[in-house]
Amino acid sequence: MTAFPRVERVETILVDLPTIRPHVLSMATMHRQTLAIVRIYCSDGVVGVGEGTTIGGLSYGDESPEGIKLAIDTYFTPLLLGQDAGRPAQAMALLGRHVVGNHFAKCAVETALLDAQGWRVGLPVSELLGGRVRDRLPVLWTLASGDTARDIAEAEEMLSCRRHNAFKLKIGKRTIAEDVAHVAAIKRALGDRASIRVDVNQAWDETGARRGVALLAEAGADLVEQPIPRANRDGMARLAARSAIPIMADEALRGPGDAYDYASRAAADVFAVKIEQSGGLFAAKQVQAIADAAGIALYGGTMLEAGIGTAASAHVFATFPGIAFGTELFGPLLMTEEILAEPLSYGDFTLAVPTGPGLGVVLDDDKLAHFRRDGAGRTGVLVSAIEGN
Ligand code: MUC
Ligand code: MG
Repeated sequence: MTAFPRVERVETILVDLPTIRPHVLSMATMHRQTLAIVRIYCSDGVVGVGEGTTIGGLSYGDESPEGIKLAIDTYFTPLLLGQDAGRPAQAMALLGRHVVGNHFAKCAVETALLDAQGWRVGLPVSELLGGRVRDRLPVLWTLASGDTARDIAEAEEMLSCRRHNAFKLKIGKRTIAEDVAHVAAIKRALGDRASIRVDVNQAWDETGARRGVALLAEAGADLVEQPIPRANRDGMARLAARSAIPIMADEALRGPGDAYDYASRAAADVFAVKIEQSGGLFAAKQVQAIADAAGIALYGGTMLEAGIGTAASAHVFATFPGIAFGTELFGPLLMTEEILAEPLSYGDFTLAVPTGPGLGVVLDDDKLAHFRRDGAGRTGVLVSAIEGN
């Protein structure tokens, strides 16, 4: 007789979803998003769900959706089978001993294990992580159509339906002068009705960033995210020391080790915490703890995950004592298709953190069957997640 619930089967599915419009970043233009959905079937009949999602194939980080699936199928699953599903931390420690890196894949598996555990004990994931301190999270929207007038119209629409009143502008693809003019035009149009932040996604060098950040501050931007490459840690520190507006680290933070190093060097004023980049939900909590200890402000980041990854992130961010810069958990709204049976609830510029057991969300099996890459009628159509610059 089994004394504890065991991991019986691990399933990974690639799902391709179109975006509502092209999403233009400095390193890629997205036309669709690919999710690696993980389901962990346990011997007590409980099934947990997780999501591994990145941006633009391999152009953002060093894991692709296809790579996440391969890592889980080939290397994680043999380790997980037969393990005690009631001890997610123990299963993750086992993976940690045998698998280097692969943060996104680890996050997807940890999410599924915690979802299953939540269903098993009847508690939301946020409660398994220590308990939430808030039920709703502020959510911004990214303006990244590639066209200033279209971005302004989009922002006006979001303001008028009270969905978002903070906007992140993706820059770094054009010249600094063009980017600053774009930001200034949007800030002029929206005025005090909205907070404007920018994300350069590492596209500038340090001298350019020194000039760009000063001009952005004059244009009315409230924050600059990852202006220079993640490896230039001292450069980030110099920019943070000189800048009139906060400098935020994003790509820099691949887990608690980077967070500790960035904090030690005073290399950022704000940390964008992402569960996948951090290496999982517990690792994201460690990044938060390091930021809190160092007096660094927090922001809840996204890899533009769909409903599963977004719900998992929301559970984590709901436990943060403070989250001064809000979140960007709008991923599901960027896709034309909802993969949850019941969509996440957005309103009044916030996202409601689900209250049910586990992640508090359920997959729509019909949608999954239709949009899975290996689904009926979709074979041979290997869609490209990105188009080059
Ligand atoms: C990033 O770099 O922050 C988050 C929002 C968005 O539009 O892109 C992402 C990635
Ligand atoms: Mg970013």
